[in-house]
Amino acid sequence: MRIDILTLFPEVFEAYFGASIIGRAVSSGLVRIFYTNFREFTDDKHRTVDDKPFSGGPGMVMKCKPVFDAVEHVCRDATVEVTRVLLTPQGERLNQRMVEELAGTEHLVLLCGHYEGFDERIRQGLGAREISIGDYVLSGGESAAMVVVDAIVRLLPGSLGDDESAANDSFSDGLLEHPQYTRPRAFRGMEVPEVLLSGNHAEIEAWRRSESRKRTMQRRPDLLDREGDAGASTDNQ
Ligand code: 6GU
Repeated sequence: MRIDILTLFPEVFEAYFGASIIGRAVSSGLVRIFYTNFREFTDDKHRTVDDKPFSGGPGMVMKCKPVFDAVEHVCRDATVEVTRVLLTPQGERLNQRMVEELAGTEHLVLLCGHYEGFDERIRQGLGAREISIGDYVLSGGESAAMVVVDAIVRLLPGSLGDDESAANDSFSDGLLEHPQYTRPRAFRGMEVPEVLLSGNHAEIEAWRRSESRKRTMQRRPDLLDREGDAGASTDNQ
């Protein structure tokens, strides 16, 4: 898979994408990540990427030209379909089902916005999917791009090691994950549930499913309500 990140701050991705699961996926060639700075596609002395909104108002708006040119630049040799994603708080809210869809694409272009947002003609002309990572406002799309890339890369076949699995993740079956324990058996008076020490795999599995449902009911009843939607499913209850 190829991912292009279009940003004014390419340097912020280095540490996060160099470590752990994403770092390993990059070194092993499972995913190639390229960074392009919108500023490379300006031609004035000050390398201007933003401007005042027409008819006034606060803040600055990302200009069309550097954005269109940057997208065309990273798409120029594409031989596969390119999926364009605009990261914006006005987008469709990200969920695991969307992550699975994006993980199935071959070439993803992520555009990180800054300032008050993108000139509307960028939305109109680019044919990009607009994605938000939640109902709050970030100062830029970079941290959202990290979230999107992280969630995608861990789903790529071969990305997780043998002892890691995406199949049991929270949300993969529409439910939150069950509680987990590791040694010691007792810590500050808190004990590991007896069933997990029993070695009875059927009972352990039943306990996990039941805890998973209980936790989802308590914390995220909305996931249970939205059967068939947003990756939530109650099939296995
Ligand atoms: Cl994708 N961008 C910004 N700036 N804020 C956000 C967001 C994205 N998603 C949630 N808040």
